Order: sequence, then structure tokens, then C-alpha cells
Amino acid sequence: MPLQIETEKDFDLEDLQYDFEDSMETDRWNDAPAEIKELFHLLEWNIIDGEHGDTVGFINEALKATVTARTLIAGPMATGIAEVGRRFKMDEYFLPEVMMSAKCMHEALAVLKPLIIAEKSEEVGTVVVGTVQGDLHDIGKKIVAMMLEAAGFTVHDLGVTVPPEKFIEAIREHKPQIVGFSALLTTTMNMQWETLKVITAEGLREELKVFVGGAPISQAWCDKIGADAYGADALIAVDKAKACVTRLSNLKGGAPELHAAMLDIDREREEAKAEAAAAAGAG
Ligand code: B12
Repeated sequence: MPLQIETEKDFDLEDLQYDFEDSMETDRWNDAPAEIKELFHLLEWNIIDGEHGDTVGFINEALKATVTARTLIAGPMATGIAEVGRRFKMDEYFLPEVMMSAKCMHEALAVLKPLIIAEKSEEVGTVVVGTVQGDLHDIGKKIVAMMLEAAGFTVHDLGVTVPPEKFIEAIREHKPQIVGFSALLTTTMNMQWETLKVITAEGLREELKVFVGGAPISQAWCDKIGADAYGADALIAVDKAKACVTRLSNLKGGAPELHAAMLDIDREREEAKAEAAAAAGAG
């Protein structure tokens, strides 16, 4: 039985501004055995400190202790890189530090990817994803692509800084049901809109369910540009993608009913989270 560890909670990460000992005193990962809690905090600090030579060692140790790849990605890897983002924003970190931390994430994902892909169930559909033109961020997009593959999708990942015409080419070649645009910069999020406009101009809009995601992206942005679904994280993106190729497969891209159904999935998830939090509080 793999270890079940809570990763969905909105954790307070203030300790990550200080040091490892402070992290050990928080209640984050307290539902894990003591040695796993310690390992998770070591991994968080490994990513924050950008000590990429050691990342794979921590990852392998956790896997040996039956922690799942998903728990590692949604747990200590997510909290570690979130703190890196905070430090960058506050000018406590500059590009070289962020690049070292990104290297840790990439090394960890390289080990975890085959494990996630091995979960692949029966073929459910095809997705084309890419980070839009001008944007080099790809950690989150890679995670989304991996989770979609595990859920049974064939994923064509076009990489980073993908111009609209490359999306069009890939859509014509692979005939996906879904296309996903990632953007991490406020200066590149507009390329999601531009790419969607080209898709529409090429007469491909109705064939495709258009997903958008990335740190500056929101449901409001998704609504504004007329995309079908916003994915705040990889898990919700998978839920929405699955719904698109099963019970909603008859709806065309851009249909108001599709948009409404995507919002229902967000609502259901919020309700489930609230119920789980209430149950944990009562227990
Ligand atoms: C790592 C990083 C880098 C690395 C990227 C390495 C790589 N290969 O990806 C490097 C060092 C290269 C980098 C460069 C830059 N960066 Co940078 N970077 C980050 C950082 C710290 C983490 C991003 C990350 O990987 N997060 C972890 C992943 C798991 O999260 P995520 O990407 O959000 O993905 C999740 C969801 O958003 C969603 N999702 C993502 N994509 C998609 C797609 C679809 C279809 C769906 C459904 C869902 C979805 O699911 C994912 C998984 O749950 C962020 C901080 C932040 N808060 O995001 C800054 C950040 C994005 N960077 C920033 C900046 C400014 C830059 C630079 C311009 C800096 C510079 N002066 O040169 C350059 C830009 C270069 C370029 N042209 O792209 C700013 C952007 C600010 C803004 N408002 O635009 C941020 C927010 C930092 C900050 N707070 O100031 N960066």
C-alpha cells in the first residue's frame, strides 16, 4: 500500500522563509511517518537551496518508502518551488538561484515521469500542449502533460515558446480533442489569446476544447479570451480533460454548455475539499 499523505491542503509556508529546523516544527506533513516528514522537509529545502546534485537521492529514498510520485510532485516539490517563487518576487533570489531550483525540479521530474506514465490506463484521447511564444517556463506544463498521459491521453508536448503556427501545424497533424496553452508571464499570457484567435481564424475552433493554465492565468482570463477551461493545477486539468472526451465529447469547442460544465467541475472540487476539511476538523 502506498503511503497516503495530505497534499491538497493550503499549507502555511512561512517557515520556508527561515530554515529547516523551523520547517520541522510546523504541522506540515504531520500525517506522514516521522522519517518521511523529515525527508519531505529536506526535499523542500533541497529545491529552495538549488542543491540539484542531491535531489534524485531524496526522491529515490521517498519512493523506496512507498511515497507515490504524485505525492512528491503535489507535496514537497510544489511547496519548495512556491517558496522559490516568493523569494524571486521579493528580490531575495535572482535568476541564477531560480535556475538551480528549476534544475532540481527537472531532475526530480525525470525520475518520476516513467512512474506516472506507467499508470497509463486505456487510451482516452489526444492532447496538444505547449508554452506560448516568448515564454520559457515549462515545469508546470510538463507536470500537466505527465498527469494527462497517466490518465490515458496521448500527449504531444510542443515545448516552450511555441508560435501559433506551430500549434496549428500540430493540431492538423495530430487531430487532438484538446489543446492546452501554458503561460507564466503577464507579458506572454496575451499569446494565449493570440493563439486562440489564429485557431479560430483557421476554422479549427469548434473541433477543439481549449485549456489555459499557468501562474498568472485565472478563470476570469479564460472567460475573457473565450477559452473552454482553466486549469489551476494538473489534477483539475485532468478531471476537466477526461470530462471533455467522455460525457461532454458531443459539445463543440466554444459552446457555452461546455464552459458551464467546466465550472461545475471546479465547484464539485471545492465542495469535496470543504467536506474533507470539515471531516478532518471533526475527527
Ligand atoms: C522556475 C522559474 C523560472 C525558470 C523556468 C525554468 C523552466 N524550465 O520552467 C527560469 C529561471 C528560466 C525563469 C525565467 C524567467 N522568469 Co520565472 N519563474 C520561475 C518560478 C520561480 C517557478 C515556476 C514554476 O515552475 N512553478 C511550479 C509549477 C509546478 O507551477 P506552474 O508553472 O504554475 O504550473 C501549475 C499550474 O499553473 C498549472 N498549469 C501550468 N501550465 C498549464 C497549462 C495548462 C493547459 C493547464 C490546464 C494548466 C497549467 O498546472 C501546473 C501544475 O500544477 C516562477 C514563480 C511562480 N510563482 O510561478 C517565476 C516567474 C513565473 N518568473 C518570472 C519572471 C519575471 C521571469 C523572467 C522574465 C526573469 C528575467 N528577468 O529574465 C524570466 C522569463 C524568461 C522567459 N522568456 O520565459 C515572474 C513572472 C512575473 C510576471 N508577472 O510576469 C515569476 C512569477 C516570479 C516572480 N514572482 O516574479 N523563471
